[in-house]
Amino acid sequence: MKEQLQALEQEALSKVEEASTIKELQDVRVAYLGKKGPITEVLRGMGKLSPEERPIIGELANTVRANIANAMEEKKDAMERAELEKQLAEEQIDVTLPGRPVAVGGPHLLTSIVEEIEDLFIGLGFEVREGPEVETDYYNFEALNLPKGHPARDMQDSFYITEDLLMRTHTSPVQARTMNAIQGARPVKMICPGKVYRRDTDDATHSHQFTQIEGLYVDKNVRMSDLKGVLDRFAKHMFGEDREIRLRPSFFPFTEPSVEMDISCKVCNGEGCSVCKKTGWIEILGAGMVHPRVLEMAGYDPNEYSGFAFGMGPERIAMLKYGVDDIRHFYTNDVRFLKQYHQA
Ligand code: 2NL
Repeated sequence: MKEQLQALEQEALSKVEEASTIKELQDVRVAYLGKKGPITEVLRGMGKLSPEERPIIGELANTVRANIANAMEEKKDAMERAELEKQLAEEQIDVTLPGRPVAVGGPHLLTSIVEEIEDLFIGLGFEVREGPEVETDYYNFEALNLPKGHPARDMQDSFYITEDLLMRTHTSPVQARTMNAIQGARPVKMICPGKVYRRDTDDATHSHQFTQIEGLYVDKNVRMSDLKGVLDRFAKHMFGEDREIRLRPSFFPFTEPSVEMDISCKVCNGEGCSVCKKTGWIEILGAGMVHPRVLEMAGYDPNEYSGFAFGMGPERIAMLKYGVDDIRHFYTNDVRFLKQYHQA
């Protein structure tokens, strides 16, 4: 029986040695150490042994079993180590290889234009203020001298939410709210950029949603010449120091007098071409002196305070500055269009 066990041990150890996969090693374990294996078989026959022999064979059987189990454990460790070594060798990373470039985004052309305009006006002492896009009828119309039934309310067909709430049609309500909060206690010098909404059918020059930047300066002794100086600075900053401006009379319900500002055409230098429709001038924005009623409704005494205001469309500014021919390019966001305007 002793020889039988020793032979089994040798046999099992050489099988362990031969095994080349974890699976084969498991098969050897089942075959030799399993319940139906030969060692269990030998131990079952121990009943026939003499009481003197029994502990000796028992101990030997346990030793054989332990030796086989140890050999298996060692073999398994060795296999796992080899596998790891192989993996480490195969998956070596060359840290000196050049990196794969990451696609980097940039600001949208409209964002850049709005920020450029903001920076200029901040430099001139204006604050930048934002307000809600869903407005009350009062701040969007009433406070701007557009009472109910005013024809200009029909002119700007609006998106109404309730009878009293609508998507703002201009950013002026932000200014009306600001003045209203101050109630004539101090001057206001602000610009307000933001999205505005009008019920328009989209085409190359119209969009139902677009951006606006309005400016407002209310103080004692603010004059038309102050407006002209600020607008001249703006025009030259955006379109070049060689540009001229001109103001033409116009009408807005919230300003009196009202003007429209043109800049001299850069394409033909005022000679007349297709861009300026042969006039030599291009319309850029609307402006005027704040209507006394608008000042009064916001709590400013129009005998003591005066102000100027202006409003412009950054899409139009960008289209003129960069020759963009369709306002929809700003909203369809084709990266081939957008990429052309990344400075960095
Ligand atoms: C345009 C014309 C304009 C204003 C906006 C304004 C705001 C207040 C008081 C008075 Cl709170 N006026 N804003 C004034 C004149 C013109 O916009 O053509 N925008 C694209």
